[in-house]
Amino acid sequence: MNSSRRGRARAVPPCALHSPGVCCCLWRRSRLCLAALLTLHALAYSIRPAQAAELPVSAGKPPDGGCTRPASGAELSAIAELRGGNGELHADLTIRSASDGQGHLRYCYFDTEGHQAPTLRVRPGDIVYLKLHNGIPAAATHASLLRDPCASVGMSAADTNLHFHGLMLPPLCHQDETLRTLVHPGDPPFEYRLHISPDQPPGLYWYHPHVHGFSEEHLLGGASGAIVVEGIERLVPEVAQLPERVLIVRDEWMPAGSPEGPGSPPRPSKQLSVNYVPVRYPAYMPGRIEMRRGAREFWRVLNASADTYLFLYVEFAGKRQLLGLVARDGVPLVMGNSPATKRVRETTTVFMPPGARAEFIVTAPDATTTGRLVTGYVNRGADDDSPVSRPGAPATQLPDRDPTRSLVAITLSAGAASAAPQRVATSVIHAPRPAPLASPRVNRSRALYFSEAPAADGGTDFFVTEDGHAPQVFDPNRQQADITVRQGNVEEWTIENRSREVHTFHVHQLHFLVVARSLQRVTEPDLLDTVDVAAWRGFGPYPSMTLRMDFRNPSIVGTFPFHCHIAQHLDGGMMGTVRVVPMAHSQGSRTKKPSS
Ligand SMILES: [Cu+2]
Repeated sequence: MNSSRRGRARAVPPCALHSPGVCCCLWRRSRLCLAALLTLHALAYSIRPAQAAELPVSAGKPPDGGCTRPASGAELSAIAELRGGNGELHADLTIRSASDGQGHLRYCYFDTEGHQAPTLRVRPGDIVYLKLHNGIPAAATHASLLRDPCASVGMSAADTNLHFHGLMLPPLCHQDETLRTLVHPGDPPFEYRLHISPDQPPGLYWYHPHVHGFSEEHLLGGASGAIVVEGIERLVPEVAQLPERVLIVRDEWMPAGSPEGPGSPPRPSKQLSVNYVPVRYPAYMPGRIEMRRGAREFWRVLNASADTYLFLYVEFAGKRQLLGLVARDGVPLVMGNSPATKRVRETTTVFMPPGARAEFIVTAPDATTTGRLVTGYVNRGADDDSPVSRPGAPATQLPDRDPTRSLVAITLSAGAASAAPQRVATSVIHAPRPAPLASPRVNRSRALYFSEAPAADGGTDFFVTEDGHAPQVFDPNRQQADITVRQGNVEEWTIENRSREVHTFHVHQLHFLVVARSLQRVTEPDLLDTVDVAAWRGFGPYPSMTLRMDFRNPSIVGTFPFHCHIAQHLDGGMMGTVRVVPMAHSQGSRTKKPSS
């Protein structure tokens, strides 16, 4: 879909913001306005010791008071890490914003030592005490808005909160509640207290703000970081002694005035960066890493993009390599539901919608050569490759496009990377076993659909609707939940796409199992928290994904959102809420009572 037809966040109070230019863009979704803004970048990357010093672990960079980020072509440096001890992790994060000098804002998390977007490393069973301070400048009038951070209405780009994407946390304030929790600029530090479930699958998760109407702005500004739940080597011994890299792919605004000229590669709708090292159009100069010849490494990749799909592969000497896929969306494959599941699945490509994670083993050849991590072209639907993308087309009319780009250049050496620290299994971690979803009793089936419609202001309204109800853009002030579910149940939701571009279904608090694609039953063992729903072609049946949704975890009681994880669409209204009521208090499918 053309980026000029962006959705509206109608329920968000217009322009009570710290940045009128940004407010204009967010409120009207005007590409002309958006084109007046811009982007930038920062640091990080990791080959890390599995047994590093206790809290906090520094990456060795001096504190930096600003949101400075590395240059194109830079070597990916280590992401700072925060790890606890004795079952606790204490962390302090401050989010700040800063202009990149070209009209866009960066949003940057800092720990107490000034490192940006540190990785939180936790163990199943840990308690995390995370203090979040909002250091974003605000307009003077903003400070007088509601002060209860657990019961906020009216959101702005200067507000913040945190979503812990993929973790099995209750949807409660001070935990993983995102519908009412807001930390305003200048508020006292807001404390999150997270009990990492003993049954949390060990793998890669992430944190990011979830302020409705401003998700895209915040994510494109770089507000995201990784969470690693330790212990994957207990389930996948193949990775136990491998050097590990955490790679975070983010996207950014395209700069104004970068037209697609003759001979230029296809212009993407967003720039990408890896650990904040930018890969800028049109040169696409990638960041750099070094591997030891013949080495095997464990790569943990997060697609923290607002809007960009990834289709990853690794090449050496121009040839795609076999990757050993170990986990998706934080869940090791071995914890899936098929008896045929292997610990490691060989593949040459990894498809990742926004919000997805993939963890895989990369093997470097013995010969002297070079390699690269690439994201290949992704077809996003009918408007992809629209005629308006022809050379010379104004930047205001560019379609959503994810063309092929190198992300990281890999240099092989005889010895440099051989000093990389090795992973060591952590003996105190038990191996969690989630309740299997392959053959439980299904209590209820529902049909939902993604759709779009022209908005009165010339933008686009985005909807996700339970079949039989009228499409409505998400209203953050509405109290009534869209769907009510009883805790203890397993449901199957068929998510249909009635629009001509892709959407990415994501639900908070739980993982799901894909049981049918376009109503054809499939056996797919992977537990996911984000999944792509293909674009409708304009004729024939609507594509769909049928997902087995597990509401059996007692800590899931409460109200939480499901939405498209393409942040443009989320901000434009493509979100709904599900209320999970305790087993003894079921209200039926659509409650009339206010949600909590
Ligand atoms: Cu979408």
